[in-house]
Amino acid sequence: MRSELYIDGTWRPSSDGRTFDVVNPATEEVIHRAAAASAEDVDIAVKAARRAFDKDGWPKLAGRKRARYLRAIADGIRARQAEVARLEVIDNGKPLPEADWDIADAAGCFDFYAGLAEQLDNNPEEPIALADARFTSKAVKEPIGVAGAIIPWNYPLLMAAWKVAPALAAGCTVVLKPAEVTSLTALELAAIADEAGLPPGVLNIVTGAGSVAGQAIIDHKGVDKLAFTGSGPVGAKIMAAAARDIKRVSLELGGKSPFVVFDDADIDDAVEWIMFGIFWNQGQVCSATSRVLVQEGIYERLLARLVEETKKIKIGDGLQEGVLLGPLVSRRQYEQVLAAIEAAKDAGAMVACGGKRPEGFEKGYYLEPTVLTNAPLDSDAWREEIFGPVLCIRPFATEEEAIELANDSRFGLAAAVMSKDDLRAERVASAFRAGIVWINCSQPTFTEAPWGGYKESGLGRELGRWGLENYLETKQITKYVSEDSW
Ligand code: TXE
Repeated sequence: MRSELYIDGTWRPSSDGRTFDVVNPATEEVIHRAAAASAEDVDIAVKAARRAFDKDGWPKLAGRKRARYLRAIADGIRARQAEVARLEVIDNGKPLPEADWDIADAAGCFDFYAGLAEQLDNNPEEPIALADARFTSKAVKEPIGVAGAIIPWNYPLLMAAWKVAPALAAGCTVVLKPAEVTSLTALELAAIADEAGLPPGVLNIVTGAGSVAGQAIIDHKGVDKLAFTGSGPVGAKIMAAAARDIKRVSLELGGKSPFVVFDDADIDDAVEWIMFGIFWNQGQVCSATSRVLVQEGIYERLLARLVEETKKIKIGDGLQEGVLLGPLVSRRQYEQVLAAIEAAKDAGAMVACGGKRPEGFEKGYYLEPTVLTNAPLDSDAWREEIFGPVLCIRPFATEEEAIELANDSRFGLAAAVMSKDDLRAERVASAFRAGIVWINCSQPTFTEAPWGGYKESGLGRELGRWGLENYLETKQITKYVSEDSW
């Protein structure tokens, strides 16, 4: 396990020698100590990234050459997949098969953006047809500069990949800060990039507190672009910091995503997708479909099946075979989710199953998967992100009512609909005010497709070609070619 900061191609302790504890959420044991970067460390990292961008030529390198580094990083991740997945489990708590999936996805993300980096060579400029024949014009894409990336703890390596891969593909250099509760795999990424021969300064990884290292990144004048995934309040701070220097900014924030199930849907299929939509990763998923709306004709039957299946979920240490639900990531998150369940009950919601610590667990931030009914429409349980294995379910009568309830939220990250009537499903999909819409499923995520939210769920899109655009500027070059007809 790495414990130092990775800055300018070297490993170093923090300038003031501070460290912080890395805790395994399944056992509550301190398993490691990582360096807590100071503002001074961030300054050194940003200066290294600036030099790599301004002087050392990373942005000028042909896309196909940058692609070689990205593919080498992808190969490096795959070569150490089992080890990195295990680190993710002891740091984050998720079940090993989920971690394995994430690590493979992270490698795939580097491969995908390697392909887009190569395409930048083939299509570097776009001619523009001007009405005035005395001029010719073209648009070219250029990297923005130094990207400051701040990521959360729910998909530690994958979130790093979603930011680092497109940034490097575009020709940006990066200073990345992982969440303080999950630093381990980001440091492995640094080691893998180092082994891949990535030039010094192109990728810098600083671990530490949001209020210190994170704040230093967003305030730094040498950073041109901020890319953030995390909570709404911190997202607002980041946007405000970006506004001061007109930094480019992309934000992926929370959600309270609806899942609408019509009464022609197969109940068993619906139950499976509902559970996948909220219990995967202990519900710590920004796009989790945590508000389930079921048409009244099948509501009671579906609820009974959902409760029956939810009670069967095997809870335990993510390293144990067959475990489907691990501990929440931290004591703080565990306490917040328990408090949200208590507040829901106080507001009138009923616990159909779960709602408490499972029996027989003395240590670890474990919580039973929870189904809440009767959450009032104006309660926090229905309206605010809980970010745990907790779903609210309620019946609806008509399509219009379902759409209105689904869209009645300040968030707009994702939404799902299930119906055998294709036309109806398409109609509802188009009525949802959300950036990601699933029909007859919930949560499948593809590196090729745009990811991001409407309303307070964020700004900009990650993944696919949209993810690359996040790190590119557009330059107009216009040439005066003739004095005719002045
Ligand atoms: O997030 P924070 P937290 C939501 C979810 C969760 C809640 C709180 O509802 O319960 O947020 O989680 C860094 N300047 N999501 O407190 O604080 C921080 O170090 C710069 C949804 O863990 O937003 C970490 O790296 N950076 C989300 C990152 O921001 C700062 C995933 C996210 O932490 C900073 C996670 C500052 N002043 C939580 N303060 C999603 N959209 O998937 C903190 N950070």
